[in-house]
Amino acid sequence: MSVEEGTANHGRLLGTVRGPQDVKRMTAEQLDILAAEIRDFLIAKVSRTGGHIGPNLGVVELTLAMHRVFDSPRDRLLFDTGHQAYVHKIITGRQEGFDKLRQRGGLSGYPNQAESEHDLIENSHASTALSYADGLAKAYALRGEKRAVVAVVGDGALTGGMCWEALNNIATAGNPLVIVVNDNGRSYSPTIGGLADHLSSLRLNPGYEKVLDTVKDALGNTPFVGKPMYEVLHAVKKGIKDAVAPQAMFEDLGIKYVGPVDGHDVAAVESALRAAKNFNGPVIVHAVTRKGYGYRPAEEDEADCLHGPGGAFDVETGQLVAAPSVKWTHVFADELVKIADERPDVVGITAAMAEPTGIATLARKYPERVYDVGIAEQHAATSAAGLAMGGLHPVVAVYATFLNRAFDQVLLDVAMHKLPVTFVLDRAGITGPDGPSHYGIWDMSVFGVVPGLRIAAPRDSASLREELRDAVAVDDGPTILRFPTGTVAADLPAVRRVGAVDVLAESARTDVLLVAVGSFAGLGMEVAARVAEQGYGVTVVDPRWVRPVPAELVELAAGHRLVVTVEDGVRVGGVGDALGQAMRDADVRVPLKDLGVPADWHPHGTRAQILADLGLTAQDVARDVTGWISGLDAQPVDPAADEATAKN
Ligand SMILES: Cc1ncc(C[n+]2csc(CCOP(=O)(O)OP(=O)(O)O)c2C)c(N)n1
Repeated sequence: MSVEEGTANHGRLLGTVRGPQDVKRMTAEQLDILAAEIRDFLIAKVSRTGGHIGPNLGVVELTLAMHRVFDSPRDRLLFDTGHQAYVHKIITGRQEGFDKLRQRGGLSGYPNQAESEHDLIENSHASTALSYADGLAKAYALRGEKRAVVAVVGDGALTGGMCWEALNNIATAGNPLVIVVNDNGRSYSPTIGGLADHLSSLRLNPGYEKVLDTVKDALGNTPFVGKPMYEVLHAVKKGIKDAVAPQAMFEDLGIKYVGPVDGHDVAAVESALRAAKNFNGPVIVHAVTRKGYGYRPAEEDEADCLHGPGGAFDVETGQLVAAPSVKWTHVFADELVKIADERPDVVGITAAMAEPTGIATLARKYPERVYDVGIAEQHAATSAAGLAMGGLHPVVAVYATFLNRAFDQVLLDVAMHKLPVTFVLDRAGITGPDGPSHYGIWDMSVFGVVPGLRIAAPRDSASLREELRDAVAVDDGPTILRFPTGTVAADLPAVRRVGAVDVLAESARTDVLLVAVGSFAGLGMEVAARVAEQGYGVTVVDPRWVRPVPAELVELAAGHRLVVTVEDGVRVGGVGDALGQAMRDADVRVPLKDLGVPADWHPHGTRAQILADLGLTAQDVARDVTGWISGLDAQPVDPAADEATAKN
């Protein structure tokens, strides 16, 4: 039941919710109305700001039930990945914040400790909640604190290896802990295949057939994973119907299993959670939900159930309001297909992000040459090593922030074996609204230490295509190609090439060598123009390949009075740092200033806002450069001679 939108009473109940206690007091009928109001609220707000609408619409009832059964913040509610915590935010007194969701100074798109005592895990990387839960439950057991620990984890996140490492430990420890599997079937799920046959009243629930039908409908539309997932579910159903004990994976581990329960039935979820709460050991509650539930454009969105529109969208259609533009991702996807047309050994790997990384374009043309490994970046890297050992050239497309996870795999499994694997890092640099854990600012530092690994940072569409081709042509070690989020920069042709380095601008005077990394090339040009107005000559170069440091870059540095690097990554161990080291090694004693992102946690906002905060705008950099070079002018050219003059 719901109160019709636009009527005087609509939103009335939601307006009374200031904290979890208000939800606890409600009747079943009120909860139905509240769920509808929350959905309307979410759609209205998120359609203006962008954000994770699909996942949140799917957990409305689940979250209400959790807050009714448990006492947050005393009991700990953990959200894996955290993108599905909007309803939790609404219930815990943060409704007002939704007007500025993911915007500067506004609500974070993930749980955030500074926002609320009800939030704990800020990490937006998947598959961690069960490990946090394991640790929390152990801590409370040791300290003698009676607090429940509840972790919500999606079937997608459950494909991440950490979850299975955690389950192994949770089972051994045996501490009370509730794992709510939010199974919306939107990605391949190994969970279901091993589900234990734990007898529960819910399993005999007559609504169960309906749950499975709902899921079947949803899964039928899911590319890649829909079929196998449904088949496994179906096998579970058969197992239950035949009263045959299925492979009792969870039970074998020692974790009780309750479900499947209709995740859109508050009473059913509540009753499963109460049973789990009273069990006094680790329990899995398997809730079947539908992503985007109650909002047709999300339910019917085949690509991703409106997983997370990046900006405002039209409520009627679910389509983004902003005019479409050519993104870095599109250029990569397009060129990759062209390369794959010519090179049958080129294959693609995605860690559950085929569409957002553009690998889906390759999959549409060559489905047998693309592997979706689930949210398993570590496995992706080592599996790519295997593919390369087997004679293929894998292109692993992930967001820059997520490859951090696979450092050891890239280092030892790929690089030490000198295997030709290309990692394409989308969303590199400061990304913006998703906040600190989503920034792709570590890759050049972290992977810069890997022997034999080459890193390219294209500046525009043409260089992206060229460097991707260069990367897949490398056959004796790994390559990384990294580019930022958003609309691809306009092509910026080089005036000449020195070795592998592109010279983008030069003047008669060689005062400053400005090394503009990747998409900062445009900023470099603007800086050069501004500094030229002050009478100084700036040579702007794009190194193209930033690791290893090109020898030509060091030679160019030697021919200038000041070197300035600008990069969209952390300064520690960044391109500037590496160039400085190479210059010292070569005895090039030209002063170097390295501009980049301080190694810190930078809050969410737009990319432009954050770059401005960091002084990474053309205006700021030009002012800095002018100050530094004029400072050099002010210094005595020969300190000894100057000293002598002073004495006379
Ligand atoms: C390590 C890591 N890789 C990739 C992602 C990107 N990502 C965010 S949500 C998501 C899908 C999660 O699916 P699921 O856990 O089932 O939650 P749902 O959105 O379906 O509710 C992915 C791949 C991530 N957050 N972390």
